[in-house]
Amino acid sequence: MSAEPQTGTAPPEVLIEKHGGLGLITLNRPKALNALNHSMALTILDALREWERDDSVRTVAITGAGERGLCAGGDIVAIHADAEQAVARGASPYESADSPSGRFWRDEYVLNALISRYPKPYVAVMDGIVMGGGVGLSGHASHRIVTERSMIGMPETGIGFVPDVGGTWLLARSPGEIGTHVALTTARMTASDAIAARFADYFVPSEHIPALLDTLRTTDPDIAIAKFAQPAPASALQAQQDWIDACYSANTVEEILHRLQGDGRPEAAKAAADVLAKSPAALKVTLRELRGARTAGSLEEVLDQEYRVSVAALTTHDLIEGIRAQVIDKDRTPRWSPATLAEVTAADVEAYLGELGDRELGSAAAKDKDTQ
Ligand code: QUE
Repeated sequence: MSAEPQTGTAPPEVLIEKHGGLGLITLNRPKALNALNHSMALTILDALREWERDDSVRTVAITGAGERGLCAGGDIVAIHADAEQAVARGASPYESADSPSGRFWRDEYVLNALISRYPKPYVAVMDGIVMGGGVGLSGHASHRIVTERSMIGMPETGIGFVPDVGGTWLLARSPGEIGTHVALTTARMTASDAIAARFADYFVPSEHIPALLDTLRTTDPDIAIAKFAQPAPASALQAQQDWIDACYSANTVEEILHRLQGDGRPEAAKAAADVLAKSPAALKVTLRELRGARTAGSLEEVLDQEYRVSVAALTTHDLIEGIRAQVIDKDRTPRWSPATLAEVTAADVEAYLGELGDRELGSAAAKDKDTQ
């Protein structure tokens, strides 16, 4: 099952350790901000499946090596290479589902679903930066810890992509329109914001994280967390919910922008400028996905839909251009195509949504069979 065997003396990219009753997963690519690749996802899947059956493991926790955070997202440079190949070849979404990125996402989303249904407590330490794929490893956990260093977000529309890893499920379940704001602007959430947005549960000052992990070796997680948790400070995001709900409840991205620009508050004007910098096509697909995720019956159903959109995005100009501008060249001036919201047609949006035949993710169908 392993995608790439570890070679030479390179340190393992994920550390898997048992300490007493705690199964500890440490993402260990600190120079890449612990960005998740395929072999890391497979290593975590294997450990979780083993610990499901191991009675000596009572609690699982996930944390990140280094000072900067849990996880910046996915292995975006590999995704860029696959998208370039797909566009050069004129590949269809169906063909792209069998690319390395398509196969990575398949296992990553299976992992996201397993985390959400894990039969043991799964404690996510969301210290520092937690974006994109990092939210998939933490946001579906039973116990989600944030610290004063937390910076949490779904940055995908800024690279011509669409929130994935169950992100649209979480965003659609944030109060009011807060999730729509976070997705369309890629706003970063503090610990308090993340708790208000229902992306996290407990505030623990970062200085207590090592002691918390030690305590989890021997102690029920609810009791261990209660020893170190403090009330979170007030959330600036929650304080803005009035205008956020009024503006983002519109049915189209154009109307949302119109309301943000007409609101008069500087925060709304800033949000409008943030939205205008994102991929127009990605914005329209994202809004559609968020509305659909609200009425979905399960995380698995949403993951199936996100998988269709993700592999379709691999065949687009905007994903290549967005990763180039934000992550590779870092000029931060992507040239989107279509360049404006008005130029994104209904057909452009539909092109992201097609079913994938025998390459569907199929996690909702598998879950229904499971529970019959
Ligand atoms: C949007 C993303 C990602 C991003 C920037 C975005 C993403 C990701 C990284 C990343 C990871 C490791 C690094 C790094 C950037 O950036 O998914 O510099 O070392 O992994 O705007 O989705």
